[in-house]
Amino acid sequence: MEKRIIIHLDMDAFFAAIEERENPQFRGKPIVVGAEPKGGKGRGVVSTANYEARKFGIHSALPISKAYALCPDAVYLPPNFELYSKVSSNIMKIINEASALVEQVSLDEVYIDVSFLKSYEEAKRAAEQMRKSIRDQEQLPCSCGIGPNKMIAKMACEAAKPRLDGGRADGVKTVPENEAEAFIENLDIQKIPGIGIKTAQILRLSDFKKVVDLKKLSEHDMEDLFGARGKAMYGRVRGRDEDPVLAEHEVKSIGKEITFEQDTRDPELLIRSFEHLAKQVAQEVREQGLHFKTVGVVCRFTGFETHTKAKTLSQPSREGAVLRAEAMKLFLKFLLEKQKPIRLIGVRVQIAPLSPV
Ligand code: TTP
Ligand code: MG
Repeated sequence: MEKRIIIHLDMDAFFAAIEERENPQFRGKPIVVGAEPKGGKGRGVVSTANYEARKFGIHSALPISKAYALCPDAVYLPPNFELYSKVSSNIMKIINEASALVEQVSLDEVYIDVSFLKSYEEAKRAAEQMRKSIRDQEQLPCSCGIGPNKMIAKMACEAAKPRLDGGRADGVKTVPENEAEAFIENLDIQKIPGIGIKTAQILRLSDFKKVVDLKKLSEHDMEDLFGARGKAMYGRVRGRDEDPVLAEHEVKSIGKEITFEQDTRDPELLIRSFEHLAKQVAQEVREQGLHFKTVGVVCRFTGFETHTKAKTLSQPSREGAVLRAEAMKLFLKFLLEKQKPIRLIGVRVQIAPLSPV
């Protein structure tokens, strides 16, 4: 496998940070988002707590009654999922501009494959840039871990998180390949993906507590323990992980459309508008430093009858002339095939994965 560089980005105290942003009067106070505490009698659990509340020992999944016992004076708020998912999609838009290979794991957590940046220094710059954009545009903090694979990047991100003892957190932590094995040795075995709570309990009974303890096991032992996953687990406890960053199924695309004031067959107007659209799309592709692999055209005729045509290129391109020529061929086919007046035309390209920034 070629050398990879992966960034793991995770928002800090996500739900609570959004509430703090929306309610400045609570800033600096302990905030707990979750079930209603009902004076300590509430059922249900904590969704998350801000770092002020964490100092009292409050954390995600803690029964809300326990949270109340630990800190009755905290600000208790019910979750507003609609708002959180809107904020999440704003953040994902920012991140998707950094790389075309982004795997969203939850509302507030992603893996980003930035292997094309070639160096850890450049990856760090990209991570800082994303943190800045998220801070500027959404007024929210996040942390990033950078490593040679997803597992190390995630562990590095945890090390980059704000510290409860008030110590300065860097926000971005890089663990390069040659430091990965040593970096994880002292972590709890449950930090290894594939070791869940049950497996960890059993392993602890045999005195396997830290990752380094698992290195006593041979590859054969690992296969006995984990079956088909044994070989992968043998690598993981040594800092190696081949799990790929799986981009979302939804392919990223860039497109523009135009709706005419009146349905038309005026060739001059149609061609001029079409050229304009192709130019706009090409410009956006260029500005984002992307490559496209498929060019598509949409045509809506009188009566809302809508058709699309697309062409996949033999290799990705970033040339405006290629975009224009391919799109125009498709558009001319529409004009020849159907004689009806046209209501809307559009040009759309699909971005090739791993487009450099
Ligand atoms: P996390 O990223 O695990 O936690 P966090 O963002 O609150 O804090 P940090 O990453 O700085 O440690 O989860 C993201 C959000 O998901 C969290 O804000 C609330 C929600 N969540 C729950 O509702 N229940 C849970 O048990 C967990 C872990 C998270
Ligand atoms: Mg988080």
